Amino acid sequence: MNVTTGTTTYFKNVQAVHYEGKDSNNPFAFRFYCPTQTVGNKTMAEHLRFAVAYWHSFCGTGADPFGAPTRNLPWLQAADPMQRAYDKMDAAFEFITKIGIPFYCFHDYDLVEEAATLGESEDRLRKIVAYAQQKQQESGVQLLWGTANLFSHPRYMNGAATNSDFQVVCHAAAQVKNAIDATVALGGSNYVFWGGREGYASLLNTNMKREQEHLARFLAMARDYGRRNGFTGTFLIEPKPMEPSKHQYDFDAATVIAFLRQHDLLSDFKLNIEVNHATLAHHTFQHELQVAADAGALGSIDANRGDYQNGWDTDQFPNNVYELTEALLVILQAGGFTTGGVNFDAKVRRNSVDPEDLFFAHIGGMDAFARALLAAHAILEEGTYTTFMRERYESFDQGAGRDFETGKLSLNDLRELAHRLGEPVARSGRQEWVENLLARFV
Ligand code: XLS
Ligand code: NI
Ligand code: NI
Repeated sequence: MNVTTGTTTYFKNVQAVHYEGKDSNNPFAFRFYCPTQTVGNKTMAEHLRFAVAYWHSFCGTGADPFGAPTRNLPWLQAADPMQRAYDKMDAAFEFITKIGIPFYCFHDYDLVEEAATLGESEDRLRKIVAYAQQKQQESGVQLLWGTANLFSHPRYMNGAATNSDFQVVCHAAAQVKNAIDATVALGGSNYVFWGGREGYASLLNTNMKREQEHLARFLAMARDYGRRNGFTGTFLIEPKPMEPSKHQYDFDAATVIAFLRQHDLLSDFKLNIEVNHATLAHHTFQHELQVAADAGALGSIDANRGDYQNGWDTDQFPNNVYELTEALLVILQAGGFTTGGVNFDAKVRRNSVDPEDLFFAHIGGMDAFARALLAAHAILEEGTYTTFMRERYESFDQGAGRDFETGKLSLNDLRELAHRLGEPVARSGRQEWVENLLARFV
């Protein structure tokens, strides 16, 4: 089958997107995101390391459980699946280059559709990865992370690495091996595991302990394979409490960190924290980031937002600068990203059917992050906030408080101090004051 590549322009009405400053009314310009602007010791581009998600932006058709596709994607029209994959990649790199995002992320079968046999799927993957190598080289766009889709195919209905059938586990392993190979070939900085079907619906048919041990074994095998075959980046686990499984094993950051620690995987694995997954777990995004950061395991983020009324993963583009500022405060204080970045795991709404809508969505998200970065950096520079935080805990900085922290006191010593010092004076937590302080910078 002959294929043609690089001949079609898919986003004809949009040229390269540039920074024009906050007074610009050009909807195809950045008003805050200026990639070369220095914020502290890094440029905005280096701080944020934006990535486009292949699945939402180039595979998502707008189909939902109640209706047919609404986005009529011109790159998915060819009859031959390989031709469709090449067209999709041309469209992806045209978009990524025009918007000026430095990274992208994919699942194996986002790049090319899965074939009827594993052998044929591997053959398709090899071809499209070779083309991706060429496109990356021409454009300078890099791979933030690769992953394997272990949730869409019906064989994974009972899980992938945690399936009750060993044959399915083998199939999942084949996919992960191939996806790690692709990630290495494309110089990916991270490799992600999101356990969409790694969980269960009923305990009546589930041996949870055995399934979780299988997951740990599987992750260790993937780690060993990757390390032996040239993967020097970070392995990431992306927590999510539910959807599609009723109970997902990677419920939230604390659960995943305990699991990694129990199975001695914390030195190779970090976390990829997604905003809408945090809120599904009844946490804030900031909370999940802080839990990961405190364990030295903050790797990367999937940027999006949920809906305040709907209780599912709506994956909308981020736009709340105040909330993002709180998140950036955690990220900056943790030292920022190293191999990770900000992946827009977000989709345009079902009725956003024009090619331009993809630009508006990403421009809005990038500008929101840029504003939050500027605000968070300014707050930390100005110093009132950090002084406030330090003073709140200053009773532990010397004397008996210090002795308590360093393990020099017993429970009885504390009782004696309680007698000697008397009733403590109430000290305000100053939440509203500190919220107002933040608002000054947003
Ligand atoms: C789904 C997840 C998924 C991962 C990659 O909710 O966010 O998109 O990021 O498998
Ligand atoms: Ni995600
Ligand atoms: Ni998600």
